[in-house]
Amino acid sequence: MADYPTKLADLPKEERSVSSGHRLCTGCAAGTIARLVGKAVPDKPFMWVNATCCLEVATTIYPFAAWHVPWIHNAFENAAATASGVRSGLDMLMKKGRIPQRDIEVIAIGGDGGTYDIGIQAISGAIERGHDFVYICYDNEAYMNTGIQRSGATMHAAWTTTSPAGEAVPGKQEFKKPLLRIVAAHGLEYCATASCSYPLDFVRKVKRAVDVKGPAFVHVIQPCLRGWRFDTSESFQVARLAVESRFFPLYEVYNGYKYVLNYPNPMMSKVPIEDYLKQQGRLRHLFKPERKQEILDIIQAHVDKEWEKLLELAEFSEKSALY
Ligand SMILES: Cc1ncc(C[n+]2csc(CCOP(=O)(O)OP(=O)(O)O)c2C)c(N)n1
Repeated sequence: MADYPTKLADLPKEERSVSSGHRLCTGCAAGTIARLVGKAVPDKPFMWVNATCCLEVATTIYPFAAWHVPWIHNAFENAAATASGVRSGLDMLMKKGRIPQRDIEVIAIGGDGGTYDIGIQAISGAIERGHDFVYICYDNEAYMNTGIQRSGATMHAAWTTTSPAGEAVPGKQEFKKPLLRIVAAHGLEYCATASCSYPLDFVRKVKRAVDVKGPAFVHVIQPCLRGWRFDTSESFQVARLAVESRFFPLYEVYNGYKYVLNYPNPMMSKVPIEDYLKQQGRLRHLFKPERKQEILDIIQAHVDKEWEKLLELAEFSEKSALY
């Protein structure tokens, strides 16, 4: 742990990803996530591969680009395939002596639509082939830049434009796909969950992922103020509650089987899922015009079941705890 920054003030000042002046929404944490990734890799060149998503469209509005580093845009579905091509191309150019030998990192980033759904085949293939790259999924639980359509990441009961909350069907009926368990099943050396509200933990995990020789994956929750319907000032508070309510616990998986829990501490008293949900307009129908206790109970039971499953798999110790 000592190798990693323990104070925000210790993070490098230099911006190595997006500059200010990008066009992401006020209060959106996707820009913060991109910046933290840049700060996690202060000492070597790196190349971003960006799937089509909010982060891409809002940072490259023609004729401007907000990126400080080499950056490539590709189709919605194939960021991981592009990243594996970039990796192989760089390695071959170095092997042939066409560019100097350097440790260049390749970092792919995509939203939940581009990761859970349309991009999962390319991700699975790139991980299986063992390319040396990092994939970051920033998860705002819907296809946001095209107008809030549900994805495999959207939580149960949430309103989206394609899972409207009406009398007969109260929002999305399916549960969030267990993405990290699916990724971990590939047996890659390192994958982890993170939250924009725990920036030092996120930076540590990105650094760890970058250090791996082979594929690594970081899944970071990013509440979306437009799609989740909360105030611009609340992104980080909501992301914190996602973790504290155990809806999105922070953990790491080594070599596909060694699960390590970071936070919340299992000894902490449980923050009810309701505390997380009631701040979000996309779940307003669970509280108004009248309280839908049975749906709240279903969501809490699902969170509890997933948490118990994680505790069965994961070790937790003072060393693994979030510092
Ligand atoms: C094959 C294909 N289908 C649909 C689209 C339209 N499209 C572009 S971005 C996007 C949504 C991206 O959602 P997500 O990956 O969750 O990122 P977010 O916008 O939420 O950041 C869609 C549907 C596309 N570009 N290509």
